[in-house]
Amino acid sequence: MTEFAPVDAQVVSRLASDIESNGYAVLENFFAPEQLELARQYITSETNKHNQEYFSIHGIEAMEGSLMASLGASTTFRKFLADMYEQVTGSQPPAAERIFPVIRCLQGKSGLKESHFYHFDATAVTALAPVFIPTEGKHCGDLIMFPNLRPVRSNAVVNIIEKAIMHNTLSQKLTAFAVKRGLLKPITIKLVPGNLYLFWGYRSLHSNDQCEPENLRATGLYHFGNPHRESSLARIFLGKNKRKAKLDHDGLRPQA
Ligand SMILES: O=C(O)CCC(=O)C(=O)O
Ligand SMILES: [Fe+2]
Repeated sequence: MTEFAPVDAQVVSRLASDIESNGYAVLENFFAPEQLELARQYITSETNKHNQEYFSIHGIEAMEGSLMASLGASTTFRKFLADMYEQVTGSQPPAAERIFPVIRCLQGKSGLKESHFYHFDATAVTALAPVFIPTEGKHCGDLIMFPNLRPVRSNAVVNIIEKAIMHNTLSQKLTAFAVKRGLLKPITIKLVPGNLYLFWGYRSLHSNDQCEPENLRATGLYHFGNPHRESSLARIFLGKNKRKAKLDHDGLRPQA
C-alpha cells in the first residue's frame, strides 16, 4: 500500500491559522508524481465506464484498489485530519470516526448541473485532492467558497435548521445566481493537481465552478469529523448522500 508522510504539529497549526485567515490552506506537492499518476490511471479507467458524463464514487469500498482508497485508509492521514479536527473543535474526534472519501468527476453536460451547488459539509474538516483540472477555457472548475461563515455548532438542531435554510433549492439557486452576477463575492481557488487543499467544510459555504463540457475535472474529497455524530436527529434529517449511496453512517456498506 502507498505510504503518506505524517504532518507534524507545527505544520498542523500553521495550516489551521491559514484556514482561519484565508479560508483555506494548501499542502503543495502532497502527492509524489507517481502517486498522482496512479490516481489519474484509476480515474481514466472509471471515466471510460461513464459515457463522458458526470459521476461520483462514495465510500472507500466502492473505490477499492485505488490510490484514493489507500489515502482514505491511511492511519497517518487519519491522524493528520484528527489533529486538524482538534484545531477547529478543540477536541480529538472519537476513535471510531472514519474518513469518508468521495470522488467526483465533472464532464459532459451533466457536469454543469453539479456545479454551483452551494453547501456546508457534514464534517468539520475537508481535504480536497484535485486529480484532473482543466487549464483551458473560461471555466476551469475553481473551488468557490464563503469561508468560515459559522462556528461548529454545539447543538445539532441549530445545524439542522441552518442546513434547511441554506440547502433548499431556492437558496442554492439564489446563491448561484448572485455569484454569477457578481452580487456576492466569494473567494475562488485555482486548483493544482498534486496539491492538497484543506478547509473547514462544516463552517464554509462552498461549491465548485463549472468547466467546459468537453473537459474533465476530477477531485478526491476526504470528509472527516462529524461534530454531530451522536445526534439521532441529525441522522434522521441529514446524511442524505450516504443514504443515497446505500452506506451506513460510517460511510461503509451495511453488513448483510
Ligand atoms: O469537487 C469539489 O471541488 C468540491 C466538492 C465538495 O464540496 C463535496 O463533495 O463536498
Ligand atoms: Fe463539500
